[in-house]
Formats: sequence, structure tokens, C-alpha cells
Amino acid sequence: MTLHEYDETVAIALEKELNRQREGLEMIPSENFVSSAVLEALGSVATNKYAEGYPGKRYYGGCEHIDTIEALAIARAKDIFGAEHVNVQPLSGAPANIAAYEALLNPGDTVLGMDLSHGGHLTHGHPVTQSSKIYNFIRYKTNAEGLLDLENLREMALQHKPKLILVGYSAYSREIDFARVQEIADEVGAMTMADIAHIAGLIAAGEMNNPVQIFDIVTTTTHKTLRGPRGGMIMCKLKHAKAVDKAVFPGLQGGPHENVIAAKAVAFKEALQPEFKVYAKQIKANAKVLERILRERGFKLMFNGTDNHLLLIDVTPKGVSGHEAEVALDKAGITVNKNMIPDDTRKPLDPSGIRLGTPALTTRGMKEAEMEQIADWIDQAIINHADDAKLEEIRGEVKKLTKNFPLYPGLSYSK
Ligand code: DSN
Repeated sequence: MTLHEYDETVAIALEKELNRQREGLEMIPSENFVSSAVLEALGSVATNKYAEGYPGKRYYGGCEHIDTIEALAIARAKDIFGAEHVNVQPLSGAPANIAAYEALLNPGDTVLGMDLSHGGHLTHGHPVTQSSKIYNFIRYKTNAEGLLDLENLREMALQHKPKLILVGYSAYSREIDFARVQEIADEVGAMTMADIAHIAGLIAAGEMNNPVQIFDIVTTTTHKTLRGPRGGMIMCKLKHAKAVDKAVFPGLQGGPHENVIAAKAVAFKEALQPEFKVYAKQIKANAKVLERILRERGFKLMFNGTDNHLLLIDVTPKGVSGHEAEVALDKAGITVNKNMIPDDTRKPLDPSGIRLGTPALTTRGMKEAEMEQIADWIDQAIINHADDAKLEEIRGEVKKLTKNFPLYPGLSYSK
């Protein structure tokens, strides 16, 4: 019996979601389209298996094939990033970060992490998180030029004597000098952690600096630029291996999601191929086209542009809020997310900015020419945010363009 025959309601919703992905321009920088091979592994029988523990040391019988899969995922991740130790079990980025803190810190320890509105992440010590109640997070910011200021970071490190310095961001668009951060940490006797969730695919392809061989610990998600299944991963120096594994299981999680780990293994194989390097280069080239045209059209680019896959844009000079821009773009078939900008005076649900990126469109095969067209549509949609007919017209153009870049041909949930 097919899914559609058994549960039409879910099948129809999935078919609509598939069509939304096919007919729209997905520009949320943390999203991507996995390959059909990754999707197949994700929907495999490995979901049926309990495998608490680690390869060769499980608390359940029948884990021999699961061990093969998990060991392969670990070996491939080590190969990609040059890691001494890898744990592929974190369910996603937030639990990976929580486990990393648990592995390295004691309650009350001081951590330097970037402020959310300056490009950091909630799990880097925002007051709404549990971690912020356990550890003493001190938040640093970008400087007046809108850039990461490592001299200020050093001064703060000398002042606060943190146990851990945390870099790696979810809305910051510039390169990070990990080697300099390590020097600062060494000067004050701190450990180092990088959260490379957004840029892991670019690092895997050698398109951005790699902290893995320098830092104590590096966390990531596997579903953003790395283009794997929704999940997390921790890489660390051998000296932290035991603490990391213990923090993930049994410290934080129970049975690992082995179907997701199988899909991670497949995605890592893809990331090791020469085509992935071409893909990562194109992600950056596409982001540069958006940067150039949107700047020419009068948009205010935070951090003065981009070195990676994303742009954070203050849209208020265009007479709209981030929420209004997101809604208008949605109506035009372009999906982005509203986002706070540094020291935003507006509220998180209606901030001043939008964040957009190129990983998903690049996966579809779009290049510089398409980016020029898309930048124009973004500008037009925002200028005409109150004109539903114009937004509908752009949506029609968007749909036409997407037909030239097929997504999951042959896939259907409607039978
Ligand atoms: N929610 C992710 C993002 O969009 O960047 C980070 O957790």
C-alpha cells in the first residue's frame, strides 16, 4: 500500500510541499536540497533499529550493519575535515552545542560567544536558552564597521578569562581567522569551539578556513551547505573524545537515529567528490552576484557584504520591515527569512533585516545569470510589497524559471 493509499491527508500535504519546493526560489541560507541517494538512506529500514552506544560497543544486539554504517560516516567525516575524533550522533545543531558545552565545561564556567543580533546563534548563550542558565556567557559584538573584531575579542578574553571562546555564526557573512582566535585563547588559557553549521560545506570544499585541525572542538549541522540530512555532528581533538562521546550518549541523548546517520554517510561521500568543490565555489560566486546587484539597488548589506553563502540585509532603507519583506517575497515565490540586524531596535518577529543565501538554488544548478534575474525580482518585490498583482506577476516568472531546473524528477506522493 502506498503512502497515498493509506494516508491521503499526509500524502497530499507532502505533494504540496514538494511542489512548493519545485516552483519557488528557496533562499533561506540554512536550507538545501539533499540528493535522491541521501533521501533514500533517510527513508530506509535503519530507522527501525535501536543502537545506544557506539560502533563495537552497543547496548543492543543486531547492530552489526548499523556499526558498518556509523563507522563509515565517522571515517568519511574525518577524511573531509581532517578531524581526530568525530561523533555523528547529535540529533541536530542545538543538541550538538549543548553536548559540546557539557563535554568541556562545568556549571558556572565563563564562555565568550557572539551576540545573536550580530550574527551569533541562540545556543551561543542567548538568555532564553537553558545553557545560559548553566554557564556564564559573555557576549561579544561586531565592530562599528560591522566586522568581527578579534582585537576586541582579545581584550574581552583578557578581562573575563573565559574557559571557552566560541566562534562560528548563523548570520555573519565574513571569513573567520580561526588561527588568530586560537592564539588569543592560548594567551588566556581558554579552550576553543567553532560552530560551523552554516559553512561546513564551504569548509569541506576548501572554500573557507577550516578550524577542525586547530580548535579543541567543532560542531556542525549536516543539512546546510554540507547538503546532508537534518542532523548534527561534533569533531574534536582526541584528548576530548571520551568526554564528547559521554556527553552525547548517555549524557544528552538515547538511541541514535541511524537512518539519519546512514544519510550522513551518503552525504559525506558526496562531499568528498570533485563535483562538490565546484558546487561550493558556485555557492560563493552566486552570493557575490546578489551582493553586487542588491548593493547597486540601494540595499544596506550588513558586514559590508559576504565571503560565504549568505547575505544579511537591512531592508528598512527601502521603507519595509523584515517581516513585510519576507511576506512580499513569499508572495513572489521567493523564500527568505526575516532576521535581526546588529543591535536591532525592532523586535525579533518584525526585525529590520532579511537573511538570504544561495546553497539551495546552487544545488538546482542556478548560476550567475539566474542570480542577476533573481536579485532584480527581490528588488521589485520589495519595492512593490503592497501590490499583490505585481507580486503575483513575479511569482509567475519565478515558476517559469524553476521549470528549467527540475527538482526530484519522478518523485510523487500523489499515487
Ligand atoms: N535555524 C538555523 C538557521 O536558520 O540558521 C540555525 O539553527
